[in-house]
Amino acid sequence: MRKLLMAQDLGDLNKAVQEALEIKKNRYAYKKLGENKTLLCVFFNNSLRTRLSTQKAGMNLGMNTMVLDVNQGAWKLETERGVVMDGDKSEHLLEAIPVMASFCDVIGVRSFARFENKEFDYQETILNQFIKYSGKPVFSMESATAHPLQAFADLITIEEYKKKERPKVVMTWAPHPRALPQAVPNSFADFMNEANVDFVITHPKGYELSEKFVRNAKVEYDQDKALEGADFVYAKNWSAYQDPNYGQILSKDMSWTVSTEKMALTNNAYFMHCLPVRRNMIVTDDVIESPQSLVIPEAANREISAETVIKRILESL
Ligand code: AN0
Ligand code: CP
Repeated sequence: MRKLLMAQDLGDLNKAVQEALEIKKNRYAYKKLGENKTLLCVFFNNSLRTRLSTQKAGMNLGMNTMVLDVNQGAWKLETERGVVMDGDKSEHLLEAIPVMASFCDVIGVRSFARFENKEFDYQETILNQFIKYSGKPVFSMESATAHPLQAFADLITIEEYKKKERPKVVMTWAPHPRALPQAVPNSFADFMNEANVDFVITHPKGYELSEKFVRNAKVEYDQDKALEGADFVYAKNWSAYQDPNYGQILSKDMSWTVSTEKMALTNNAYFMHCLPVRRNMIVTDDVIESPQSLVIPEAANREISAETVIKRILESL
């Protein structure tokens, strides 16, 4: 495996989940695999879970792991080609990437959507430059359009907690004060579309996601209707994808907050969220603290999803 961006990069998803569950039983079983190999995690944006779980995954595999916060301590990077660099940016990404690559064997990149130019974001310009100019395997740690390590951890969690062969999984939009990327809901849809689940997406009108990720998923604009009989409720805010509102907030409708009343419509569903979460915007205190909340085991599975992916990359080196 040379790259992770979409579910299809993992091949047979069921196999990938089974492999992850095996790794979870003994996460140090492949300690020799990464010996004298170096993992570099490059962050253009903040992170708690991805930072810790990906480093931990690399260490479980016996790797040396290095983390670079591009915006803290490194030189300010220009990312557009052709720019006369007479501003505050001291270095170009086109030099920085091969230099970073010369010190490592595998690279993880976090580079959120910037919402300045939809094409720049949806072409995964930054991630693709890493792929093109590093010559090393590259995986997304949430890039402009996708967060596959999160969605893979979510799928592992659903597999662990499901009580029926084909559970109903509802991804619901919920309100948030800031404009957030579509990467998490995009990848969750991408993975659920390939999994053995009955998948429904619900959001207010105007929040339609990219066709590339939604594909044939059912979209239901009535949240109450969508939640009926759900076995898993996956909450997430995202900003508008469709033109002319790309990257904008269209609604802060608090009637979409996942509350005890909303959960009462479900089949005693588990509650999921990728974290970080704003309480009493996305989800009420009562729901996130309830026994049905999976947010902590879900976050813990980030170590396992990352380890499975990096293990596969190491096996292909
Ligand atoms: C980010 C997002 O919504 O994409 C990261 C989530 C993993 N969230 C925030 O910026 C709050
Ligand atoms: N879920 C997730 O990716 O969290 P961080 O942004 O803290 O890494």
